[in-house]
Amino acid sequence: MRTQVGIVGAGPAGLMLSHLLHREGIDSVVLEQRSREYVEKRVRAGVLEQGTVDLLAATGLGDRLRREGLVHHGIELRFEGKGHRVPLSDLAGGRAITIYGQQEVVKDLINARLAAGATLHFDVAAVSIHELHSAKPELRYSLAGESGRIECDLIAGCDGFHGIARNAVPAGVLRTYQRDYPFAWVGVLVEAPPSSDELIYARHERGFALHSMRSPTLTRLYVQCDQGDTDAEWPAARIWDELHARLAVPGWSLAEGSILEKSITGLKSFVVEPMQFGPLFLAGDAAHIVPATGAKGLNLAVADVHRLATAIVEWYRTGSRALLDGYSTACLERVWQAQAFSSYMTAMLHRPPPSDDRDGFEGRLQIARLRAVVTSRAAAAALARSYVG
Ligand code: RFL
Ligand code: PHB
Repeated sequence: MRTQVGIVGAGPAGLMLSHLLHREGIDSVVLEQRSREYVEKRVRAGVLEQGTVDLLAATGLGDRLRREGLVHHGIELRFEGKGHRVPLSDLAGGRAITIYGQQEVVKDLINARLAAGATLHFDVAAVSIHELHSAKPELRYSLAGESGRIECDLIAGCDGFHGIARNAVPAGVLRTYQRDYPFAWVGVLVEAPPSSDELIYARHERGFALHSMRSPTLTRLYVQCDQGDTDAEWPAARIWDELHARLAVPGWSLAEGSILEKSITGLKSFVVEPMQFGPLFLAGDAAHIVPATGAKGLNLAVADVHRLATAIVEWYRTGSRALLDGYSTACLERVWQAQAFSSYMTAMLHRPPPSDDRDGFEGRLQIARLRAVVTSRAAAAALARSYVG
């Protein structure tokens, strides 16, 4: 089999790339190891930056997003028992964020690709990348017991942090930068109307908590837990106790409901440089991970493939490799900005392990930083501009 661009992974990055290329008449094949049902149900991100929303709308994916997406013009920061609104849109030139689940973006993309007759292979096993030193790189895989080969012009590794694409690059080429954080998040999707119209980020002596949502009837909540905590250590009663305590402000209460989904996610910062080797281009979580406190991961994935699609189109149209060669440098500029913002938000809101902050110095710094945001327009504007993207 032959295609122009072979894509590994049907997450937001791989599907969006395939969609953008198709609109420019470029053919691709997407190989995904999970089932369609699995990728459409995976609960993850929820915050879309204005630029992500604009791109989805400009490429024919705006209908359901406009109907069901919740446009937010502010967020709330809670600390020391008080809430403070950060008016994002006022501070960031009218830009807003939209709450729309990642799995809804994925469903819309899969529907659009299949309607256009795309080749998306789900449930594929043993995907491997070959011939990276030649002009005809190759994807090999197995599907329902049969092995397959696809000869490509270019390959896009959009297979997430645990994928195989990054490891197909010869040893010594890539440099990696990494930070692990000594805490994680327990996330729950709850059948209950959100208890506030906006997202609430809370810094509390017991740890971070986040109130988010997916729809007028679904609340999405997170609490900081220790790195390595297991599901069994976080029964529903404990999650609710912590959420009530950490989000508490006078005159406000959190609506409970049945927990539809629960998962624990570690927080990590990771970047590989460069995001390219020969005809292989890495995009999204395959190349970088940001801690979720900044709500940037999905948006970075979409920004990467937007750039990559533009570069591929130029290469086919004019034969010039200029944009392809500049892909990694251009993406990494944005990636490091997002890394800086996500690490700032994470440090400002999470309780360090007591052994890392014996005298409470970090805690005092957090309060000082939060006060700066809620008392200085310049500090709030910096946060708002980074948050909306
Ligand atoms: P994905 O979504 O991981 O997709 C990669 C796909 O590749 C497949 N795959 C393979 N396929 C074939 N062969 C192999 N060998 C393969 N190995 C893997 C996988 O099955 C998968 O389908 O990566 P992508 O496309 O780069 O998208 C990145 C985003 O998913 C991620 O950055 C965000 O979810 C991060 N994130 C958030 N980002 C935001 O912008 N805003 C948020 O509010 C936000 N909240 C979050 C988040 C991530 C979270 N978790 C669970 C990590 C909240 C959480 C809790
Ligand atoms: C979410 O709604 O899942 C969400 C919102 C904000 C974040 C992370 C996750 O920073």
